[in-house]
Amino acid sequence: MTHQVLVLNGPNLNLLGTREPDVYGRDTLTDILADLHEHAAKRGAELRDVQSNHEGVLVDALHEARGWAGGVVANLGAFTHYSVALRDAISAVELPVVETHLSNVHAREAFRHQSIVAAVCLGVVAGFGRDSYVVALDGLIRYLERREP
Ligand code: CA2
Repeated sequence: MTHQVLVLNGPNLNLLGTREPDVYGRDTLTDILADLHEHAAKRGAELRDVQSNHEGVLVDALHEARGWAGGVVANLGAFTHYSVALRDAISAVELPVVETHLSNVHAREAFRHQSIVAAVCLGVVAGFGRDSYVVALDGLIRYLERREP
């Protein structure tokens, strides 16, 4: 069975590869997503990806995913730490969502240690750079496969 997965990326992640390479690496989001699409195909999954700097666009993408996706890999960027709207959207759509971060948020500033969405997510992956997306996707696929009748 082909698993349909939404890959959500939040604010400023469109700037990856241009600044702060020591924290976020040198790859652009386009590079990371191209590899992730390739990896997904090998695992029998299909991805649709959405990047937005706007909270409401991310909320809408989650709502729409109800109609077609089995799960979501989500790097919500800074919204992770304070967006009640995104937390409510994750709860409302009842899809398994994996909170994903390039950096180890727990080794950074105190305000990044708090996630408002983690409690309504299936799991959390952080600190593996671009590989965080691969680990998150594999974990999600394994979960979806176990859940199949
Ligand atoms: O580690 C992650 O993936 C984060 O979700 C990235 C967010 C940050 O607010 C979270 O605490 C952790 C920030 C993404 C900003 O991306 C930039 C990319 C290039 C240059 C500057 C920022």
